[in-house]
Amino acid sequence: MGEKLISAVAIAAKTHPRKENKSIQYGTAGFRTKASDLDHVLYRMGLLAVLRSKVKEATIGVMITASHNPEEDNGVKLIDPLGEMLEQSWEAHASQIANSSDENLKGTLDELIKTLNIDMAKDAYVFVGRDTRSSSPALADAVIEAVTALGGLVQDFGIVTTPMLHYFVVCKNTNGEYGKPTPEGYFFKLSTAFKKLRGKNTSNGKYIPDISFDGANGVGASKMKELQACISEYLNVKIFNSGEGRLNHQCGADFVKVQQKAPKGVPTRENVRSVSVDGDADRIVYYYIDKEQVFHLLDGDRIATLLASYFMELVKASCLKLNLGLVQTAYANGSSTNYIAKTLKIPVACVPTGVKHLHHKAQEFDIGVYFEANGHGTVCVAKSASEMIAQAASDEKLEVNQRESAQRLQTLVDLVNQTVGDALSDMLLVETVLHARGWDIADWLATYSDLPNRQMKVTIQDRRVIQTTDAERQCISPPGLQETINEIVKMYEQGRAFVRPSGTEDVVRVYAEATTQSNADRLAAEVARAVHETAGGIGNPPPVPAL
Ligand code: G16
Repeated sequence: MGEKLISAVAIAAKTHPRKENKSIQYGTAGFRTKASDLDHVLYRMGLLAVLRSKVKEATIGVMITASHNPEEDNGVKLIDPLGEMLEQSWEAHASQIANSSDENLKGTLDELIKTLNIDMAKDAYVFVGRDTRSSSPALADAVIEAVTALGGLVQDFGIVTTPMLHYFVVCKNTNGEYGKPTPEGYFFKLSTAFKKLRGKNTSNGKYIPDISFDGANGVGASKMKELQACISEYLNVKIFNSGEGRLNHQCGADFVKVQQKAPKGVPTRENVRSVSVDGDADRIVYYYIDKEQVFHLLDGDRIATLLASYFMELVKASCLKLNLGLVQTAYANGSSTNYIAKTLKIPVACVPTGVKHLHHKAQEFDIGVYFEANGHGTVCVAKSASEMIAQAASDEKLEVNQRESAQRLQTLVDLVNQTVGDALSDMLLVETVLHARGWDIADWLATYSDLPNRQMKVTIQDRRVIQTTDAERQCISPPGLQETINEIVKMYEQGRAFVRPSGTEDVVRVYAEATTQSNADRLAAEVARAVHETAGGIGNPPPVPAL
């Protein structure tokens, strides 16, 4: 085995050398930077995946994607055996291996193997998937070469969405209990549950089974086509931005959420539900244009409240004693948090950005709904809760209504990709709830009113100087910045703002909300300017709109 390690490290230096001394860190969702800087990182992540597989004695996933970032970026997300993001303690190992010089790589790996007491004689299995970026095939080859060099077995799924790869990993590691680890198995599971929940009626009340789908010119479009083939009699999905333009360019979930406007490439159809997914189809947002041509966004907060309230309704109707909770981040609109706590009366928690944080918090509930405002989220159902639901669904002693609600809940759980946020599964869940309630999209929007908000990016010399606490709501470095933000926020009615370094782009993100859009815009700009001034901004300070 020692020989395999020696030759794998020799290949690293010869074929996948670390060209420059640029340091790279495991961020919000893995490594992410210019694709041209990633070859050695991806090869080394192939090696790391083999080590992780040996430790966990399970299949590990490696997804090559930079998700919402521009086409020229790329990245890698590592998937743990139960579909979670890579365990946090291993993020440090990943960074250490990625940043090791070619000469020190063998020593770094030896040290890790020794410290973690890894039995190198164990088998290793790695699933690999990639998005549609032109840089992705070569990076996937680098991963495959590394896994093979260390004696691991690879299954290459080619172009898939990130949540599909998470699903395959879980199916494999639970011996098919969660479904079949194939694209067909994935589409079969989602479409079967969806059709069962919808029954024969495709329309209901104000609900019309018609939707426009923005695929962000990425993998979401082609996978939606495959899903559409299974459900076409139940839902009419018109697909746009399916690869004819640049990935994520003026389209996709991130563009729509941040710019608060409809994407290019999707014809306006008044009052028709539209969705945008991101570059690897793990996020989704809804929106529509009303008769007055006004754009309305229904983001992750809206999806969370819709799903949580429906799960709650079914839990109550089936008389099950299950605790349900909702997890958000600081980006959640203040109105959504109020609505969840005061109207829905559901416990709500706030954690730092990154699905890895939300997922773990959601697992503390029997049914944990988690969503970032950017549309990234899912529902986690504890094993014990699933068993209780299954038991109630087949309990002849229960009243018919109770039993039928439990049956519906059971099928709804089947429609969820519990492993991670999944744009396709989330879309079918939303469609199911709207259909069940006979709602059009305006009914959904009417549940509460969002506070106007604005997001901005500030480029500074080193974004690591910004440090935060309290689920990123308070800034503790550089000194004085939080006090300045507090002073600015005080000037705005219901004002709220925070800043944090992005973990996927080289920028500092600014979020602000207030009672009017012009106030939210101005608050964001004032805070962005404070960041620029105190934290080493590059270029001109952001302009602050006049009062
Ligand atoms: C990733 C993470 C998300 C996070 C987003 C932005 O999404 O999975 O949890 O919200 O990055 O993170 P940041 O603000 O740190 O740049 P994706 O869809 O790009 O993989």
